[in-house]
Amino acid sequence: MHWQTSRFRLDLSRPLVMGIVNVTPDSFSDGGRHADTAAALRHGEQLLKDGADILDIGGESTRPGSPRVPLEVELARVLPVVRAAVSWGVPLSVDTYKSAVMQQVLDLGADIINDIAALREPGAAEAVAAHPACGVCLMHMHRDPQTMQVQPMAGDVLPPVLSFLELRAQALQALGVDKARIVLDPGIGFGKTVEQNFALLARQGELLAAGYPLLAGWSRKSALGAVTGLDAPQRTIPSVAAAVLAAERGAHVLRVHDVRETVQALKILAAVQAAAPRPGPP
Ligand code: 7PM
Repeated sequence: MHWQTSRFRLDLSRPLVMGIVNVTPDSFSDGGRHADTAAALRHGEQLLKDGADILDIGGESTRPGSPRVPLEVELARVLPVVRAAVSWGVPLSVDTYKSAVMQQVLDLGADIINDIAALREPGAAEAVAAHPACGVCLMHMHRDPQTMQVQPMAGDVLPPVLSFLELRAQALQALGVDKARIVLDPGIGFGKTVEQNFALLARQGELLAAGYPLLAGWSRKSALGAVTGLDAPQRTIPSVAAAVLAAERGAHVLRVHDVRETVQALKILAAVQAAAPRPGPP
């Protein structure tokens, strides 16, 4: 299996690690300050040294209940980082739901659009479809970042998540986007209860049966805090455990903060898989 992106056709025969690069402003700045750009670029370089396969650049926090970031602010944060990082020759993803951001980062040469809203904002699907080859990650989110945890999903989480993602993927293909460009993501933590999040991992095979590559974003999520009692900065080990379990259950891309630790742990999974007897000719 492969993931077609703007400049790279990514081999998904082993799980890829997508390192998170948040372009967040220092204290009172609105972002776009040279220092914020430089800090994000330094962080991205470190993640590549740590073994990241893809960098995911984001300029808006989607923390439950967080205010929306105006378009100009998000552009000021993200564009300078993308402009510099495209020259590194590594797959670059941009975490945004705004069509104007998508358009501009694709013009700069970004490889992947990672959208927590699955291209539901006006013009977003068209912006992706207008590009000849960019990759796209479609994520399931219940309601929106402001309201998703106020009233989480009810009942069996699998059918609504699966049908939503399949519908979004079909809508995109109807606009002319090749299936090979599309990756799906159940959206861990986005409007689900703790139990529903873990059901999405336990039953990940049912998501994979849709026939698309899967991205799993467990890194530092609150479901891990609910089980361990740890605050977000202390959730590295639970995050690595969840990433390895997701990979073992067939996830193709792992979106993580702690790249070095995740890459180390995935080497053990690879060793186990290499040692497993393969079904062969009788
Ligand atoms: C605050 C709370 C800040 C939560 C950021 C977040 C995902 C994503 C995010 C995911 C994909 C985070 C989230 N999560 N994109 N963007 N999948 N595809 O924990 O799970 O990074 S933002």
